[in-house]
Amino acid sequence: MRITQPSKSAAGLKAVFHSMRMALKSMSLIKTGKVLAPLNQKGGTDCPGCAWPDPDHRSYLGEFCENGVKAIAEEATDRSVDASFFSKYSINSLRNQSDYWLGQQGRLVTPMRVRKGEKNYTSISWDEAFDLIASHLNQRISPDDAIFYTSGRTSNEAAFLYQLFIRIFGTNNLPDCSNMCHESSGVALNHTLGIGKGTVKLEDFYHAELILIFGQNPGTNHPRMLSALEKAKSQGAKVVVINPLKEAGLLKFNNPQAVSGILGQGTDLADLYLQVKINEDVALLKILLLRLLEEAEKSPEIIDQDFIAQKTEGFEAFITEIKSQDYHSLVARTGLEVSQIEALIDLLCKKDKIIACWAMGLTQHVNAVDNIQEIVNLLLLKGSIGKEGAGTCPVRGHSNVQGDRSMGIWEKPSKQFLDTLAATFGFEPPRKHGVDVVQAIALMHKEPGKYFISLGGNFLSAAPDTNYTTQALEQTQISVHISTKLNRSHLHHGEIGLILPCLGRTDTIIEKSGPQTLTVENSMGSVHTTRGFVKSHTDCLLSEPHIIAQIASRTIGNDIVDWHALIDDYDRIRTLISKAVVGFESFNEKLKKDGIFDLPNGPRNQQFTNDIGKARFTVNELPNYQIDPDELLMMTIRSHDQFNTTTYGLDDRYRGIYGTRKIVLMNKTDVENHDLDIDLPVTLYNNYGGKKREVSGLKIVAYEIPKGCIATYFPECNVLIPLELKARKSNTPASKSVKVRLLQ
Ligand SMILES: Nc1nc2c(c(=O)[nH]1)N[C@H]1C(S)=C(S)[C@@H](COP(=O)(O)OP(=O)(O)OC[C@H]3O[C@@H](n4cnc5c(=O)[nH]c(N)nc54)[C@H](O)[C@@H]3O)O[C@H]1N2
Ligand SMILES: Nc1nc2c(c(=O)[nH]1)N[C@H]1C(S)=C(S)[C@@H](COP(=O)(O)OP(=O)(O)OC[C@H]3O[C@@H](n4cnc5c(=O)[nH]c(N)nc54)[C@H](O)[C@@H]3O)O[C@H]1N2
Ligand SMILES: [Mo]
Repeated sequence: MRITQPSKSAAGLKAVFHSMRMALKSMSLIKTGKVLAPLNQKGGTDCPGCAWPDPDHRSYLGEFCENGVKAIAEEATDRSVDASFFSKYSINSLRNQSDYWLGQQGRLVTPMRVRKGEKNYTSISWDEAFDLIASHLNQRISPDDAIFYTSGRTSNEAAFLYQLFIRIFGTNNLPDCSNMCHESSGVALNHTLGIGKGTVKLEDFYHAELILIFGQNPGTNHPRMLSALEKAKSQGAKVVVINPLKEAGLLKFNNPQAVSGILGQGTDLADLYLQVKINEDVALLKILLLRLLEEAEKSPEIIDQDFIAQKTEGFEAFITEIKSQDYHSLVARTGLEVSQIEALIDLLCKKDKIIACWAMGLTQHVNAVDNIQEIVNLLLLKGSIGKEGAGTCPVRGHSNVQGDRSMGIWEKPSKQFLDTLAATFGFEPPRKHGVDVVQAIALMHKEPGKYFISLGGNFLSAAPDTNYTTQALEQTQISVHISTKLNRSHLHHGEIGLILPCLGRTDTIIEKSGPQTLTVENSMGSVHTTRGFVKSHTDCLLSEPHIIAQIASRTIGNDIVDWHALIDDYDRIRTLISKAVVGFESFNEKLKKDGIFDLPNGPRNQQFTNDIGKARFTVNELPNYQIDPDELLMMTIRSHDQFNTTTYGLDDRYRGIYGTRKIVLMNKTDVENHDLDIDLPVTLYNNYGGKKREVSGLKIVAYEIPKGCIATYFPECNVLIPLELKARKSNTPASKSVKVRLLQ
């Protein structure tokens, strides 16, 4: 374990070195070349790392980042976990291993089954596995007894087949990782603008005058965004960051593809860095809105009066509420200096083309929907939406999480989506809303004997309240995981547990008609192809669409859909999608022509597609929670060496943390005020709902973070997040504002 000073810049040659070292630890040199050459290239493999879009002109040096290489190495590793591995290690012994160790063992290569009482997983044939699932699903009393989770790496084709099967089966129980991620963005944006997605395109960054980045760490989680920010700055944009932590990637970018970047000169990114206290973004936004309204009284052109009059509703109620706020008490809440805030107001007054970006720092709070609605208020006031260089930019996580929603992976499908499905396939889909992630956990906990199927992901480690969620999963009748890698969810199974190993992004898929292509949608609503170029570990692995089609045909039969014909040729799946999903008309033809196309997005052209047909100003409450003097507010975040619940390594290079994940970042004054010895481990605990939750053995790291705030890593500290702590309206676990106390 080693703690050093945090970095003041990101990427550069060091990143190239680290990524290649990771790749070569997992794969041969030849395979490394084979998987990296087509990565993010036209007609190539879409990086499974994040959903950031590809530029029109791809770099010939490689259109990928350090963490993309790590994601690829994790998937395309030469190592494999076969039946002999499972006979060597009992489930109990695997539970004692770290997530890092589990991931390092390699790719899953054969279907495995375990029954309650057995100590080890043993192999099972595909046929037996499919029949077992079908017979269990058909035993259910109601279709709502089954729960079908999806993680956002799944392709459009797999997602479409999956939801179609599930709706013919008869339920909308389709929780997905989005419920824990950008659900709050979807709720806020649908309500205010009419589409749950962002409005900006990559090109808008190059026309923007001001880019606001709230609660996001792109240096680690969306590294290719730094190139877009660098280009935006070269065109004159100002960048303002609102984040409790000084993230290296937002300070300075050493572009590894430019001479200046390699020499370490780099580009300074943030012009202003506001280290707001955790969950005081609404307070900060209210100050900005209040001051803009004041300034507009003197100089009306500061706000876009025409846009407000013609395109919006709710302005009067909005002004009344904002004007009732007290400037000084709002400033005190944020923990920021007046001069910093006024510097941002000055920029907001002078600039009209504004992009607001955000990620998990805004979406994972009790008042997350309010955070985003308040950002929309700011953009509306400035008329900064639906025009070049301006708009909303929720930066998505998983590489196809947005596409999965477009395909109907949603527990609350719209009436229009279900009507079209009904008309296309001639069946009556269930209309009652299904359960989201939090509701699914509560349901499995309350009513033992549910049927849990997971298309990718690591439900247990991603979810809050780890111990409670473990009990919920262990009470199921059957738990099925369609996965590429071993993870903790596999180790807490129901009466029967199944692991179904599948092909990943980098693998070639061969069906009857030959090699197959899949599609994904990026964070900015463009749909494009992806295909793998390496031969899989064994011939035994099946693609996700293939596995779904097999389960579907054996569970509900082939009367409504001929599942086998569909998987012979995936163009046929896309033909169905083109009939059933608005925006995907002539799907195959569009792909064959350009390989990429944009989905409809009304607000991008100032066509607001919500219930009132106008952009909506909203009135949002200030967060109202009590933090006792001995309590701290905890955010759970990602290190530089992880992808969600997958740990690539034990370092967090930019934050100066090496060799451990059991840390707590804390302000020096808090360390002193709580009388803590920095050399001794500390325990974090809390008492939500009268139940004690705790994590011990954490190393204190004195860090530049606002007083009263601490940061720990996800998933290690998910134990501390009670299931009931979730965002109003979106039900997203509030994993960035958890109250804790310290014990040493
Ligand atoms: N390499 C890599 N890439 C990834 C992922 C990964 O794990 N690894 N995950 C993918 C996924 S699914 C997602 S959703 C994204 C996640 O991408 P991010 O949202 O960047 O991920 P987090 O680590 O959760 O970081 C949240 C940021 O919000 C800040 N923050 C926390 N609380 C607050 C607050 O109250 N207010 C403000 N203003 N800021 C706050 C934190 O300091 C941190 O910088 O990345 C995607 N890409
Ligand atoms: N405390 C806290 N909790 C959080 C968050 C947080 O910031 N703090 N973030 C939340 C967010 S934003 C998200 S998106 C969720 C993530 O939740 P998930 O999406 O459920 O989790 P992942 O870690 O991305 O899933 C990793 C697993 O996916 C499987 N996998 C990988 N690739 C493939 C593939 O191509 N096909 C299939 N079938 N399986 C594959 C592997 O088996 C791997 O073990 O976690 C959430 N949980
Ligand atoms: Mo996410």
